[in-house]
Amino acid sequence: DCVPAPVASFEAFAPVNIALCKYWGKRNAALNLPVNDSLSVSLGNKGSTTRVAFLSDAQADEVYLNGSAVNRDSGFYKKVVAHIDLFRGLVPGCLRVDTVNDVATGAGLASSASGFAALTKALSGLYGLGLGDEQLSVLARLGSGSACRSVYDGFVRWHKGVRADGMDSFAKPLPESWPELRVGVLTLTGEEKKTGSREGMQRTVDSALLYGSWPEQAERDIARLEHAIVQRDFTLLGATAEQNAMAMHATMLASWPPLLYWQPESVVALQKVWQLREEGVPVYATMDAGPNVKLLFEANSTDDLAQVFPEMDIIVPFL
Ligand code: 2P0
Repeated sequence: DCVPAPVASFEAFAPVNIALCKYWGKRNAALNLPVNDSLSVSLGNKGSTTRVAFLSDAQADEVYLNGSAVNRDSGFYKKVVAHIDLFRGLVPGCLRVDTVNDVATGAGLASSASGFAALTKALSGLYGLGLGDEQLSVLARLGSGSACRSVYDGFVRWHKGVRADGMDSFAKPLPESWPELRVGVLTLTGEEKKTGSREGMQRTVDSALLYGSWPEQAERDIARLEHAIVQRDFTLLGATAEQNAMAMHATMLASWPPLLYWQPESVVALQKVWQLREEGVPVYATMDAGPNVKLLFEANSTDDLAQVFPEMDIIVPFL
């Protein structure tokens, strides 16, 4: 009599997030438990919308991405099915999963974070679980670490936790908002990366002596970011985020074999950012496990930046 009453289908949305203090390195790979806390901002209405529905008479789950069926041999399909399996014991049977990402694939914004957060919310709804945000965040984390932050809007901190079972490793939202904050996405190359972030962070942990300094860097930067957010200090926010990203990439470069996600176009963009700062434009850069550069600025710098980066996609995190 404790079996929840399932509904026929359920749809949920979750935003993409961009880390201002990065998640890089795991203490437990199977459970996606991180070495360090991270802090992100969710990107408003940019993200994933996922609908899940029970299938009758099906032998396998059906997964659709942006309207196209996903191949059952693909890693993506297997990760989605493994995530459904976390819930399936409640009500046996196969599902159809439809995900639509409204961020262009290859834009350098991780769709796995919004995708697994939206899938987790949708599954909780489908199985009638009514899970709280922290439980949703734990479950989303099992799909992809950074997905635990995409459960929320706004500024979000993922607390690494200390428990071996990971039940205290989840994200919580910060109460502050920042309506003037903007994220500019520079899509420099749509090239498929050779090393995924899962493999890349493992290589860094296993081989980079420099990684030894990373937990301390992250701890310092999170404290600075939280202070910057409370004080609305954009210079401190931007400078901390940029230095954190550069430090993360330094640990990658210190790995063996070396790991460099940057392309020549990335360096050109970073140098333009540094030149603009010298000219007095308050703009900072961050980069993730790919070649694209994301800019952090405030609304009143939009015109200056649009002149230098006409191809920039401007995102408003706080709608
Ligand atoms: C981040 N990244 O904090 C960092 C910065 C990439 C660079 O979170 O293995 O796809 O699924 O836990 O979450 C990308 O890592 O890795 C990521 P898994 P995930 O945004």
